[in-house]
Amino acid sequence: LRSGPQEPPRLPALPLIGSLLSLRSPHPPHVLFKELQGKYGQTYSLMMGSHCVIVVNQHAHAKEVLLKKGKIFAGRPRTVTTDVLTRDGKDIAFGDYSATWRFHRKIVHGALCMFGEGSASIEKIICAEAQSLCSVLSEAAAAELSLDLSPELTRAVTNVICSLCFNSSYRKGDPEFEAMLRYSQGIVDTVAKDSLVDIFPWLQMFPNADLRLLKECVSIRDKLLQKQYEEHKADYSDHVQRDLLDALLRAKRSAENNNTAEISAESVGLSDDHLLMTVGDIFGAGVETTSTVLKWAVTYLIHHPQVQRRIQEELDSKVGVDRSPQLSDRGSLPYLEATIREVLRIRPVAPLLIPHVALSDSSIGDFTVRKGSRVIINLWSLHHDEKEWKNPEHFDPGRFLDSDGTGLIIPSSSYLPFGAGVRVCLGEALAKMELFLFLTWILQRFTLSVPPGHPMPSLEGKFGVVLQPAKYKVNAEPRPGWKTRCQAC
Ligand code: HEM
Ligand code: PLO
Repeated sequence: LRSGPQEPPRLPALPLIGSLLSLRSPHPPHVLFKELQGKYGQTYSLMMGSHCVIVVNQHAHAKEVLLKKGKIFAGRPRTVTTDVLTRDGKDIAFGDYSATWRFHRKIVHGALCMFGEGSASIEKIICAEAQSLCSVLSEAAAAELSLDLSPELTRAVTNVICSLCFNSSYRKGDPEFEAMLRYSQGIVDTVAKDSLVDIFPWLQMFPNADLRLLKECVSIRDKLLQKQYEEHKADYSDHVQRDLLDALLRAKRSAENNNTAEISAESVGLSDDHLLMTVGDIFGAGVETTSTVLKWAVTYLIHHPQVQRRIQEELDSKVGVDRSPQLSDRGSLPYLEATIREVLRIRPVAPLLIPHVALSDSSIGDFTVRKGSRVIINLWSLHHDEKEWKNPEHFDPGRFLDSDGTGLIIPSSSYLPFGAGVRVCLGEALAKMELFLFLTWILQRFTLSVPPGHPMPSLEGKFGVVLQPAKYKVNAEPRPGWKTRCQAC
């Protein structure tokens, strides 16, 4: 017998502080939210200060929120920290559902498609960065040095997104790049992770170290963005579109030229602030997500040398050593693709996605949901659901292959690394090209391991707006035939 409409089970809540007492835990929030299912069921609610938050831990409900009722749940909450980062939500990722948001998504989507899979230029940009990354690894190997790969991978990924956004790039040791690494880490550590100021906005009245750090980092980032913006405005031409910023400027100019009472550049959301925040989003998302996945991939490959070997065997037989891998090899390297899928499953970049908000009264399964409720999709629970994945903490790319071991499959519907629906990731295609090319180039040429005597890197992530692996040193040993070979050839 089905009962009528009912509220989801609720964690205990006190006035003002909400459910904070039940949320004290040594574990990061995605792990705690998974554990709480045992007591409250797969979908439950809690109070963050005065806000009702519904936590979804299973794929059927997640798909109802993201796909079936995607438009109803397409809102984003306003929080103190994301308002600091995005000048009150004037970006895509943290901006609420609106005509402006739709318009900016469309411009970015168009600009990314222009560079997209069809055209050769994005592939060339990524391969040029892969080549320079491999040269750094080979210099370190020649000098018998082990290396923290994190800044090298980040610079490679940053340069790809710099080309797409600003038609520029950074050289090794560039002080602006070093500054970017620092401010971006500061932002990742402090923004949008349900810190206390986001739960209790009145706390911003008091000295708060995290908020101060965030404001400092955002101000450094904004100066950098502003500089690019001024330079682009100075040599903008309607006839050439060099990058995403030009695409945004073109939309702004065309709105300004059609300036009527109803459609001004301001009213359709093409103010300077909106343009800067959108390009800041793509730059930030473009850097932090893909570099984090590459770091997780390297970490798991070091833990599982047999997986690394099998990818290298696949590369040797399908690509060989006489040429570098290219995007057209994607169809013939299923084991590598399966490995990338498994990395995205076991360590999702955004384990709680970005919170969604119900824009009207609605329901999830049999539960009623009031307008304004926040909805957290716990991707960690979906990707570690014991009913869907055998031994979910075990790293096994083979799950994504058919019984012959040659065809790619998605064995469970409980898998959404890029989200889904109206708010699905805008950079999925770009990220997949980068992951494929960087990993194939590296593994064709090098075998990765920890230096002798060093412990294995930790598999426990550090929770922030993205889930990051810890730092550690890597030995990149040139594979037979690559020791004496010039990496630039
Ligand atoms: C949103 C994952 C790379 C741009 C998201 C979301 C996830 C995600 C889970 C949130 C969806 C939601 O809230 O429902 C990933 C992963 C990546 C990646 C796993 C790398 C492997 C990128 C790249 C870009 C990008 C390279 C930029 C070119 C965005 C933007 C949003 C987003 C702008 C916000 C969309 C919106 O709110 O409308 N991504 N992402 N992402 N991603 Fe990605
Ligand atoms: C990363 C730090 C940057 O300095 C600013 C920035 C902008 C966009 C954010 C990104 C950060 C983190 C990852 C986010 C992205 C938008 C979409 C993406 C949240 C904070 C994901 C994974 O959802």
